[in-house]
Amino acid sequence: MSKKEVFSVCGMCTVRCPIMVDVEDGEIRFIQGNPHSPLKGALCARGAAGPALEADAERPQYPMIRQGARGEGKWARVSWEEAFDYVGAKLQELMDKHGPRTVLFSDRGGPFVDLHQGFMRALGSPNYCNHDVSCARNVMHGCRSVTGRPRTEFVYDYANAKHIVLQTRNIFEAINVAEVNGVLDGIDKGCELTCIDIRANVSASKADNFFMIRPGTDYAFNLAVIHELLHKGLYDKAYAEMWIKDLDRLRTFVEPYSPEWAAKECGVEAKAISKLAKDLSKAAPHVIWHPGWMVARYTDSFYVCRSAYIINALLGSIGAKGGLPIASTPKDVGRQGIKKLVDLFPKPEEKRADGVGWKLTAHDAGPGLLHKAFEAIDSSDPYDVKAYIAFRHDPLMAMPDPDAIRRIWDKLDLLVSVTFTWSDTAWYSDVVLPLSPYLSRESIVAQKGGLKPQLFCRQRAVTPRFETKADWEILCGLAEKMGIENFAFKSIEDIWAYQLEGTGVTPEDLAKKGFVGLASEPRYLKVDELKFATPSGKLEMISEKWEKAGYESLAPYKSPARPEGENQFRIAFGRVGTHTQGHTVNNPLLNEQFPENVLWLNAARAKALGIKDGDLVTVSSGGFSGSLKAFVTEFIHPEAAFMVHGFGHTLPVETRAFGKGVSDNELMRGGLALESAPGGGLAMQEFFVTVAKA
Ligand SMILES: Nc1nc2c(c(=O)[nH]1)N[C@H]1C(S)=C(S)[C@@H](COP(=O)(O)OP(=O)(O)OC[C@H]3O[C@@H](n4cnc5c(=O)[nH]c(N)nc54)[C@H](O)[C@@H]3O)O[C@H]1N2
Ligand SMILES: Nc1nc2c(c(=O)[nH]1)N[C@H]1C(S)=C(S)[C@@H](COP(=O)(O)OP(=O)(O)OC[C@H]3O[C@@H](n4cnc5c(=O)[nH]c(N)nc54)[C@H](O)[C@@H]3O)O[C@H]1N2
Ligand code: SF4
Ligand SMILES: [Mo]
Repeated sequence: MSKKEVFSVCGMCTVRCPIMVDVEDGEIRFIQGNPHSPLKGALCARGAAGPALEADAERPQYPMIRQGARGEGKWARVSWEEAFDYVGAKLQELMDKHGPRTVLFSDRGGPFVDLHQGFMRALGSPNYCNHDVSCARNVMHGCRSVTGRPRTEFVYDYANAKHIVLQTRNIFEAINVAEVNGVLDGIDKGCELTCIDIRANVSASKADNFFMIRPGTDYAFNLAVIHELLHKGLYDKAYAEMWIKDLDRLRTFVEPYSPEWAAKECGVEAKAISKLAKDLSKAAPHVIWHPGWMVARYTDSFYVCRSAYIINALLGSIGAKGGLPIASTPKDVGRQGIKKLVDLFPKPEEKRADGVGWKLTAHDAGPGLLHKAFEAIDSSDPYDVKAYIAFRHDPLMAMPDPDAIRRIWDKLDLLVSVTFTWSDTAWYSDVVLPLSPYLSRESIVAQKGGLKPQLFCRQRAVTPRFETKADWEILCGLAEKMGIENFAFKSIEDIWAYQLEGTGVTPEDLAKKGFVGLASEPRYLKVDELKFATPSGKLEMISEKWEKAGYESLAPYKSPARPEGENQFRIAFGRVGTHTQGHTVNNPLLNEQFPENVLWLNAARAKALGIKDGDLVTVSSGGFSGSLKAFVTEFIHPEAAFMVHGFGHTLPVETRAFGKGVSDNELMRGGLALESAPGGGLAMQEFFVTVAKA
């Protein structure tokens, strides 16, 4: 009998917690959080369901090439050799005809994307995108517009915080295990928790203060808090003097936005807003006003996020211990970071298809804006985009209006999906390249900044059950077929050797505990040591970069529309602890825990429609209609109808998920064109649905 412990990284969601896998005779016996991890090793229910994914035969098992029409589900099973030949030749043909820029690639972001970006550089295309227009782009750009830095260069120091505000952030259900533990540690030490949401979620049930606000009015709430901080002198004056630019303009701008005004707009008490501002100033700078994570919701979401960073700035918490300290890089702690795969190739000079970097000068060109790249496929403006690789990404479920996306994709000459489960996108593709799930694939080395920066990597715990391959095997295999020698790595060890050169860390070091910490103590900067990357070097209340790009820094508040009539509601969505987006709904264990989504409706409004808890209801918008059960509760704002995202699967190959619940994305016709323009995030909660008893 052979037994081993493999230190690796969970992949059931984007958080990627450190794990330890007990393997016996080549089989997974047990998974737990990595006990060596300073993040306090632990696993959520989804992470624990990893072996069920590995065992599940209802996933793509071998490479497939489409036979019938797109989406018809007729596939030819091919060998990897044939799949690489097919995709490689097709890519080459299209690149010869239209130039390398004709290839678009999108993924789900995260710590391992250097491999994907390297592959795109190897092809010579500038069109790498990630999923973030449907997730955190507004937070990212909100952060950049105030601090000049990406949001990921700030740590949420929950364990040392004295007051945490969760706004559009359901930390106990939309899980990041280390964050959950951090908040619990903070609470143990007396930290106050405030929750601002449209419904009482699990986080609200643990909060000291809960504001159930009218959907889409968060910006009004935040403006009133800023008003209080400035007009009552509750802000950190010394910090402001040192770091905040254009405070006077902010003060004048928020003058009309009093708590009394916001109270009416948001449906909360003015006194409670004032008290919150006072409490925060007492706890400052050990305060985290969470700027949100999934904020692709409203046309003003960029300003909601931006105002959250402004509140943090006024409280002096940006850069502070127990607030949002600046993450250290390996270099900051005197170590050398890993070498990047993208640096194997020159940056393409070609402009991006999505317009970022030339038409849109404020937005980050790194991951671009995927919905704008889709527009380019549709219009051939600025040029033809004819090939698209969706890599570990399911835009048909992750973006609004799947029918519109299909129509756009029909203009592609090649659509490839790389995935470990079936997805609507894979089903509509020309070629499906099956990825090994994370327990049976290894990754490139990743570098994580933080209070203590570290290197980590995924190890292969078990051999793949079917004919699936690791990310690097797929992309390097394709590169080899296309004659791109520089990217045709033959083994993961070769990649690791390249990445780790000069770091003083070996693959053996990484395998020992799954990660290598690069600092022994957390590194906090003193207030006068902070550095911001704005043009002025300060926290900019008026953002030079965004103003130059044609956007207001301080946009006047516009009241969101109210639903009209007795049966209309604003659609709202979010996560549940037991599922990740759309791709775990067919997982045998998780499906058992939470088989279908339900529609949260406010009790008084449901009563008016004759709907009782548990009744089947239809929910309709823009010609789409679906039915699911009603969950009738006092604890949701009357204007909202909420559902957990990721349901309503229609693929016959996913028997457990098939036909259960409703997909929120279907209720967003025309949604590809609705965004929070200065942030680039989609505005997926700007839709009204009608609800009726089925
Ligand atoms: N209407 C609406 N739209 C949304 C959301 C919403 O709440 N409502 N949520 C948005 C959010 S926050 C996000 S981040 C996006 C997510 O959008 P996606 O990233 O597209 O969603 P997933 O279902 O997590 O994963 C996509 C695919 O990646 C494959 N995959 C391959 N390898 C891995 C791996 O190692 N790990 C994981 N997890 N998957 C892998 C899975 O098989 C799956 O088919 O969707 C967004 N879209
Ligand atoms: N279990 C689980 N955990 C996950 C994921 C997962 O799929 N499953 N995905 C990961 C990913 S990719 C992401 S982005 C994060 C997302 O993390 P979060 O953004 O925290 O998660 P959500 O559930 O989308 O939304 C948070 C809350 O916003 C509320 N909300 C909706 N509209 C409004 C509004 O107008 N105002 C206010 N104030 N609140 C509103 C919802 O009711 C919900 O409770 O979770 C991560 N963790
Ligand atoms: S939060 Fe859960 S599913 Fe996501 S990586 Fe961590 S353990 Fe895995
Ligand atoms: Mo996300």
